[in-house]
Amino acid sequence: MDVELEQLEGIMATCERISIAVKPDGVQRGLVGDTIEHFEQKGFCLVGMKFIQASEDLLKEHYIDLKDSSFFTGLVKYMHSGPVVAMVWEGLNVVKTSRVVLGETNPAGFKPETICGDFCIQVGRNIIHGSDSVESAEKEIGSWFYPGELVDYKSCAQNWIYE
Ligand code: IDP
Ligand code: MG
Repeated sequence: MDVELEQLEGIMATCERISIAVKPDGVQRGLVGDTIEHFEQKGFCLVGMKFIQASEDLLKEHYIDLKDSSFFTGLVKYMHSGPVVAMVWEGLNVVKTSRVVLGETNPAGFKPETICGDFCIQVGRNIIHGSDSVESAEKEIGSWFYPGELVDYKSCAQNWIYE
């Protein structure tokens, strides 16, 4: 096998996936296109996407780690208040990189030139969700998507994004 192809296959074999969701406020404010654009332009690969109103049961499970927080009930209500765009993106270090692109959870104010930094003011209306680790991404993808809803394919841009 040629060396470049071998290298590329090695990179793709270590590729991660992340669960991203444009939240109800992001959908209502017309920010779906802008958020998708960030991930597309970065070079990540979209492998699943759907437009749904998540059930309260799914959301309670999704935010189970926050069940004792004072904002849990409000968070589930907010996330259930309208449709969301749930997505799965794939790429090298996609989880860590996405958290930077998103802007990280920061009640005191989001970093500029991040999605939250550009589009949000308060943490409770922060328009986008992204898994915080590879393990939670796997778990979230499993509860938001059926395996058949994810598509395995090779982007024709792959050789121009990875060396
Ligand atoms: P993350 O979304 O950056 O991983 P988490 O701490 O897991 O942050 O919180 C999940 C979600 O809960 C946040 O995205 C935000 O919508 C909401 N949230 C977090 N902290 C607060 C808060 O102090 N008040 C209201 N909502 C909050
Ligand atoms: Mg989290």
